[in-house]
Amino acid sequence: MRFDLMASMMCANYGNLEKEVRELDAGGIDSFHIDIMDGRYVPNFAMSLNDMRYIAGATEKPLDVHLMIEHPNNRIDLFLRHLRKGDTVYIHPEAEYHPSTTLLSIIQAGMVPGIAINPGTSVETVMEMLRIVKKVLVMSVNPGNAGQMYLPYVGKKITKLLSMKEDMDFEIYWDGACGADKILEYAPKGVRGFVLGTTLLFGQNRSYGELLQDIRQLKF
Ligand code: S6P
Ligand code: MG
Repeated sequence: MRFDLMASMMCANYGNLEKEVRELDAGGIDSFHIDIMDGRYVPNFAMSLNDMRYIAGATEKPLDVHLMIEHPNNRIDLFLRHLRKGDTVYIHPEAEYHPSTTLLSIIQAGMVPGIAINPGTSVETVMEMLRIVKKVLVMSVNPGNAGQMYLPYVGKKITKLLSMKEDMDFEIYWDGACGADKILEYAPKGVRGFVLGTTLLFGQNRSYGELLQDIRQLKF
C-alpha cells in the first residue's frame, strides 16, 4: 500500500540537527515537515525561516512547509524563495483575508499549494479552496504543539473529504498524534500521507531507519 511518511522536524533533536536530517533521509523518510509558527496564529514559536533554510540545504528530499502564521501573504516570498519546485506549502485559510490569493502566489512560484484544516474548521467553509489546492492537511490536534491527544471527532471530517477527493482532485494528509493505529485505519481508506512526531518517530530510542521500516511493513 502506498502512503507517504513526513517527519515533523519541530520534534527533532536540535542539539544535532544535521545528524537528525541525515538519519531520517537515510532511513527512508519521504519528506521533511516544517512547522512554522509566529506566536500569534498559534500560542507557540516552533520553527522559523532559518530552520527551514538549513533543512532545505541539508537534504534533497522535498519539504512540506506548514505555515501557522497570521496573514502569510504579507511575507510568503521569504519562504518561497528558499524552496524548490515541488515542495509543498500549506496555509491555514482562517489566518488570511484572501487565502485564494495566497494560494495563487504559491502556485505561481512552482510549489504545491495546500490548506491545513483545524479540528474546529468545517469542510464547508473551505469548499472553494478544495478546487484550487492539491493537498489538504487535516489537523487531528489543535495546531501549536506536538505531543497532544488525538481529537476523535476529526474522523468524520476525513470521511467526508475522502468522498470528495477524486472529484475535486486533491490528496489528504494527516497531521497530529499519528500512531500506527491511525495509519492502519486510514491509509487503506485513501489518506495519502502521515506526519510523524513524538507519537511514532521521535524520542523512541530506536533508529529512524528501524522505526520507518516497521511502519512500511505494517500488516493491513
Ligand atoms: C502541530 C504541528 C504538528 C506536530 C505533530 C507532532 O501544530 O502542526 O505537525 O508537530 O503533530 O506529532 P505528535 O505525534 O507529537 O502529535
Ligand atoms: Mg504540522
